[in-house]
Amino acid sequence: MKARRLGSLYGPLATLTGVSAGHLIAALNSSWASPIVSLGNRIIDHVPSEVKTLVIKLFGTKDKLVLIASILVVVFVISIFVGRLYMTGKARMAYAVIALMSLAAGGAALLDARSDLLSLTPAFFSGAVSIYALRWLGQQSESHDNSDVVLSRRDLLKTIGIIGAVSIAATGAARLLAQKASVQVERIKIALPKPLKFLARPPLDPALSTPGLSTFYTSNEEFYRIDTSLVIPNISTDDWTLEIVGMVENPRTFTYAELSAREVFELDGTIACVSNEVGGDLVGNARWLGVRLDDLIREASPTSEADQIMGYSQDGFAAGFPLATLDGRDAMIALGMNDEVLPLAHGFPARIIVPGLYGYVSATKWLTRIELTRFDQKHGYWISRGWSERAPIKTQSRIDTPLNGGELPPGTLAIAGVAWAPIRGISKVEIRIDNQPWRTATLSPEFAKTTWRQWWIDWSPEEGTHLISVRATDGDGELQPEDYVPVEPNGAEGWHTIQVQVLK
Ligand SMILES: Nc1nc2c(c(=O)[nH]1)N[C@H]1C(S)=C(S)[C@@H](COP(=O)(O)O)O[C@H]1N2
Ligand SMILES: [Mo]
Repeated sequence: MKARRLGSLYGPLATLTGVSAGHLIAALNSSWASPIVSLGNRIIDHVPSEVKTLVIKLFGTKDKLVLIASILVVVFVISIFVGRLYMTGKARMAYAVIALMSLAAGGAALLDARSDLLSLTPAFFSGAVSIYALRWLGQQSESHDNSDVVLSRRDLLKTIGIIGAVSIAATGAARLLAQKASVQVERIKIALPKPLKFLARPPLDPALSTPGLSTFYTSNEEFYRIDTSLVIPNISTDDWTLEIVGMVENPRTFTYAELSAREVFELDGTIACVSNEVGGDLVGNARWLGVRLDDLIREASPTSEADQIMGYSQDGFAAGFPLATLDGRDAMIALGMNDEVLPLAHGFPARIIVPGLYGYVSATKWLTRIELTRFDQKHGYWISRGWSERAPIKTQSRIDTPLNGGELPPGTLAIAGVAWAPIRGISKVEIRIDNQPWRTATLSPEFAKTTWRQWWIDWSPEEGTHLISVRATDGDGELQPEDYVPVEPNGAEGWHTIQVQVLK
């Protein structure tokens, strides 16, 4: 094979080895991140919000996978170039490019809120292993006709190096797996505290008799997931505390045991992402179990200057909302979701849930600190990225069935979906087919103004193409606006409209 060809193979192989080594060594210390993850995190932090919106629109909750894949593709392309340089006698330049990549990853790691100089280790290690692997591969293709059995000093060093790297990597891999497994096991063993009184259960779910309609409760597995974390934080309750600090007279710290020993209550609540498009699925309804947030804040006694409650997560994310939002509504620090201990992906051990506010200004997952502060002093994660500081959930309604673009058999069928406007509630949902007058849909009973309501209507269509629109009226009698408004800066508006084809 030509040297250049070989180089295109060796380069990616060498970087792959280096990247994996960095990934594994990152597991040795919980505040280190894999070089690719560090890069990804900085990209997420700095990506313009139009791009974020576009990526979510295109890839939905697969956005992180797409990001990681894109970084890997870029690294792959660069390493082809590196391999070619190396194999065509420009070894120094090849090393320099690898060093630059490590530097970029190291810089990204250093910019992490929780980092120190040692967090450069994974990037540095990645670079060193890549160079080592490249040299090794290069040597393999040199002519090997001298069957020299004596171990030279160089070979000895090489052997020590390989054994060293492999054992460090193996330890890293073992730790990574053990850490993840132990938090999973720990979570399964936790018994949720019991509320003084359990909320009533809604009777038969209309979704049972209407295929395609969302169930009243969204299961934890199906619940949408949106966050800036490339790797779900694995937090053991042993190392976890919740601090309530800032403009308060009595700063407090709670362990997991102390928090769960408090009185807990249940809340049926729909949460939504501000990036949810008209008709989108970044919304879900769950039965949450948690501790009253207003009690905790009252006990901490905010000073008169405080006007914002900021929740910080273990990974540096922050979301803030007005202190005045705590107007008696059932805001909580949630420990449970749908009768289970909070899943890792949804914020274990604890997160904030505030009925009526979009997630990005309120629903901090992996919560470790609550700070009482002022809007003119501190901003949550998304605020400097162009999103509104105050963001109540807008009234939205969605057609779940039939599907947009669907081809339907003749006969009677149900048009059905969900509508939500926490905490105002939903008072009416109407459907319009083509240019006919609006028809009022049947609504599922209202259990709480904090949840969505399912709705449905029977339809016996004629053959042909039909347009179906939905609109909701909230509990204050306010009709959902018709004109389309994009998700940025504070949530989409508009009537969800679909087109279907009814067959003969
Ligand atoms: N730590 C952390 N918490 C977070 C976020 C995040 O990026 N990091 N994203 C918020 C956003 S934008 C939303 S919409 C909700 C989504 O919660 P879910 O993933 O449990 O559905 O979490 C909020 N809490
Ligand atoms: Mo969100």
